[in-house]
Amino acid sequence: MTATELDAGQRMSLDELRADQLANLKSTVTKVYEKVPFYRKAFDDLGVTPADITSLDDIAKLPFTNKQDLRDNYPFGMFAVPREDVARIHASSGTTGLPTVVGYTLGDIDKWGSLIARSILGAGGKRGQMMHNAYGYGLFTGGLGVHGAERHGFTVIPISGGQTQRQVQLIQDFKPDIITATPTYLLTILDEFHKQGIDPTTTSLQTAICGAEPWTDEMRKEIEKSFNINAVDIYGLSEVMGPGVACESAVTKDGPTIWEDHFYPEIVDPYTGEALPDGEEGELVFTSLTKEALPIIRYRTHDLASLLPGTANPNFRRISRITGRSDDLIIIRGVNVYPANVESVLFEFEHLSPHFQLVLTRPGRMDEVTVEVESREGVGAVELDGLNGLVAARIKERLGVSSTVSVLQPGVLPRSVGKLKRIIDRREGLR
Ligand code: DLL
Repeated sequence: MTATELDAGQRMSLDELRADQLANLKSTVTKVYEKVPFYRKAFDDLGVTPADITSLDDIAKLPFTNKQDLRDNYPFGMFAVPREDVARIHASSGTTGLPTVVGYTLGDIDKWGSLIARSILGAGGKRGQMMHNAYGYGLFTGGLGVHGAERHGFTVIPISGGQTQRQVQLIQDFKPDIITATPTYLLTILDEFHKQGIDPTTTSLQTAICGAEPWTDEMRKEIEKSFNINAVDIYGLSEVMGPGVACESAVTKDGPTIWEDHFYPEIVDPYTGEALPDGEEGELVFTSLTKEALPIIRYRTHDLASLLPGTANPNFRRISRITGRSDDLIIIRGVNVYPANVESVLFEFEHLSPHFQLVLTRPGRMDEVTVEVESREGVGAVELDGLNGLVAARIKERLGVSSTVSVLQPGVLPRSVGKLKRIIDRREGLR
């Protein structure tokens, strides 16, 4: 990326950035204290007022916000502007309970589009290019969020997720430069290329911008090699904005850069809520600095990562790759395991595909985990002989957990059209 492509926010010096963050933090805090009864009460309960925020470190005095707080104020109780000023609503589907509702003013949508453009440019995209957007459209923030690129010189194809045969056809016919999709859905599209007998390395695609679910560097390499493209990691969450809270640079590929001029990050101990220093792993927490409709204070993401120093954008810190969500953690006889840890081990076996799921059962008193993984296309019985045991032994060696491994034929596991569910919980009474 050339220097001329950096926007005003990216060109600030570190001193300017810190001053800008503090000014925006103060105005955000004042706004929520005045406009959002939930925050007024939460601040009062802690005995803190907006006047107590005189430095960025004072953020630690502020209350946290949890998903449950949004649910308790369902649907619009967290909005800081009159309902008529809200131009768009999104919501998380929420597997249990009420969905989490978020809202945007036109100004918010505008800023969101700018951050998507900043993300795409950093990811190696260029204005004028065509983007095949396979994130789901609808209440999910992925599709319509990334769509904001259309106002910044990109041609957006709003294909959404699903209809995978058509995805392949349109990639062939329209010849887009960029594809945006969850990494697991991109693998589903990859399968479809093979099914149709088309070599995926021959497409017009140059850049994949993947996120919305955890994925590993091994998965990145698989995607890059299979399509002969660059793949970068985009991070975001609805409560804080949606896609584009952070995005990786194609030059450094070393974890998503947080757009710190809009979102102030912290890492806290997931159990005590104590702030942790940069570099230590814990739970990511974000405070929005410029949101109008739904400003959010110290939102507990449940995403586990660490904050790293800036590289491609020296003043903005990066997130290490997200190892998992605290609620995706499975504990097998006291050992903590995330699906991404298993993914890394499976990639060590050339005959195994990236398609896997973890099935939890409780046959007696103890939880057991079965790793169901598909072999790659064209792998024969000879290569598969004894593989179950070998993989289980490697998982035990690397992760310290005993598992049953079941290597399956290609194509039998469910495929993703968006975020893939990696953990299938069949424990009686615990579902
Ligand atoms: O998934 C927003 C998004 C859409 C991000 C498209 C990137 C691309 P939610 O549905 O609210 O929003 O889910 C947010 O998804 O807390 C993480 O657990 C997970 N997540 C998002 N991006 C990444 C990523 C969108 N790059 C939740 N790596 C977050 C790992 C991610 N997990």
